[in-house]
Amino acid sequence: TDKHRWWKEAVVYQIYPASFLDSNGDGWGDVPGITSKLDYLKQLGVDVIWISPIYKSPQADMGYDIADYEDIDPSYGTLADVDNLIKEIKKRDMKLVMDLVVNHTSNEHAWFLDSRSSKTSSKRDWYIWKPAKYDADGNRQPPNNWAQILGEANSAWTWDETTQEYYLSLFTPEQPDLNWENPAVRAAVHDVLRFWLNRGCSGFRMDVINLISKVQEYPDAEIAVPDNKYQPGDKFYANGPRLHEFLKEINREVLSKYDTLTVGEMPFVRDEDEIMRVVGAEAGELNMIFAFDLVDIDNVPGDFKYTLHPWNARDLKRIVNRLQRLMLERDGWNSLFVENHDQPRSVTRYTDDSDEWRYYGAKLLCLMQTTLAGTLYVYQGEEIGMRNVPESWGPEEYKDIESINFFKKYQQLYPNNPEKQFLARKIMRLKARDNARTPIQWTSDPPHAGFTSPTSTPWMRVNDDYPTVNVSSQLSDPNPRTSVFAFWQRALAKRKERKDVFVYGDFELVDEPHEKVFAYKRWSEKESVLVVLNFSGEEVVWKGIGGLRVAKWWVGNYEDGGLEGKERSGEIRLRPWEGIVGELE
Ligand code: TEU
Repeated sequence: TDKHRWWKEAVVYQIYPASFLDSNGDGWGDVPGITSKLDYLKQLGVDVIWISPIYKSPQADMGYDIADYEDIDPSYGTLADVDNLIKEIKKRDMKLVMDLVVNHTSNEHAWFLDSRSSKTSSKRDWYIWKPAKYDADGNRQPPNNWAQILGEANSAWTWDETTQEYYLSLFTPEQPDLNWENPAVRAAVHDVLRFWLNRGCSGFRMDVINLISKVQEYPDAEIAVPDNKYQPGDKFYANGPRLHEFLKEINREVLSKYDTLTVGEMPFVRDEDEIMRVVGAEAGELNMIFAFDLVDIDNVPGDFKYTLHPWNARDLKRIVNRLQRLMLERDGWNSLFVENHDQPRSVTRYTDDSDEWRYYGAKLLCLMQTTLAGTLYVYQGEEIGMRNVPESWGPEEYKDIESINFFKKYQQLYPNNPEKQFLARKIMRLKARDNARTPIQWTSDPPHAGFTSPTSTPWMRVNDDYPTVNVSSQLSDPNPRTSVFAFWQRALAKRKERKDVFVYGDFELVDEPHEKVFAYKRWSEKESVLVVLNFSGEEVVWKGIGGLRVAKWWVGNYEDGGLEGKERSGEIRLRPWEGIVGELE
């Protein structure tokens, strides 16, 4: 128990504020809307609330482009609203985690306006400026061939007319990268952390924090995607040379003086030693990271994200196993998540979101997440099994800059090609970040499901399935087959009650080679548990239980239970998407 920490046991709920709840009828969610739903979150079993960025922002990338770190965007409310939110959160014995986006700012941040004003500005080297290159024909070219992350058809460098130089903007031109080599930048970031900690927030989710140190030579990336002009440059900016120094400095200067939860978003990196250098118990860097393995499962490796790649339960097992073992054997800490505002909905992606199966799929994913080691993150709407947008939606319903850039690229690359246009739409419907960003469906009331007033226009269209998928019908649903919310509620309670085994316990795969069944053992000094999850839409007669003896089956995602005798004769008959958890003798 010397390893027990509140941030390991906490259930974190992520709020995407624009889409959570609109309290003032402008079609955009806001801080008072969040405050009004704290009791709902408490009822679910949430301990910590992480809110995606609500700072002042022109919203080029939905607030991940910050124009003032110490003020709230008027569309979300005021600083006073946030103070009130913090007060109400604390009253309910919960905590708030802010989203810290400090790899880049908005191009409208005062720092950048100053930096771009002239080559001799005192803030010039707060950002990354480079002169142009010229090709053999004398045409101006960016300093290297890196692709923009949210629009890979474009360069990661943006030309500035006034001062005739390029600046680095890895995500979009509206998000210039800060120059972390400059100690003044780092000191300014430390001040931002102190500002929010002193206001009562209890930690940070740190946006793409592993991109803050770039290889200073800014070399060209090798050609990985031949038909694209620009190339993925992550090798030169993900976990760069000074990352650990910068993270340790944040810890020494700020975090060590507070009791915080810190989770660093860490795309691109798979190397186990690199992960441990950040999250190892003695590392003095961050509590945990968001690793991308599971949410990249259907991307073509080495290619851009908007690709389709087949996968099966064995890939899922390999990924989960690797992270579970790594954390437990090497004394690090892990975060558990299958959704966030950048990912499609998990029922659609990992299971079957048809009317017939979606309940089982949502509950299966709940069983998996609530029985693994790590800090658990639930994304808004996941607790009621929200799904991807309908297939019938045209490209105009997609609001995300990444989706817009992707669709544009396909139109330019393949004009008048209906097949390719169809493929583009299919990829968007499966992969677009918009899938997670539709407004929360609070009720079955037309036309906007209680997200905003009926006479307002929501900033993004509400998913057509709101008459059947919504919070209010879930809250009053007595049917164990269809009540995803109640299932989550019980599972979270059970996880806390038995935290020794579920949060802190050891982990081992059972029947590793099986192609459909994901089974594992969790154990503590006091008890051991068997989890068996059928990650397929078919019935499976599972014989992998071997010599294990189940004393009592606790829970399953089928309404009839049907658990008694499940293991009799060393064979377990699992129905499609069935998951069961039992106590071992
Ligand atoms: O995302 C970083 C990131 O690398 C990916 O998750 C990204 O959203 C996409 O999948 C790349 O194809 C973070 C934020 O979560 C995201 O919303 C922001 O757009 C991005 O950083 C820039 O701040």
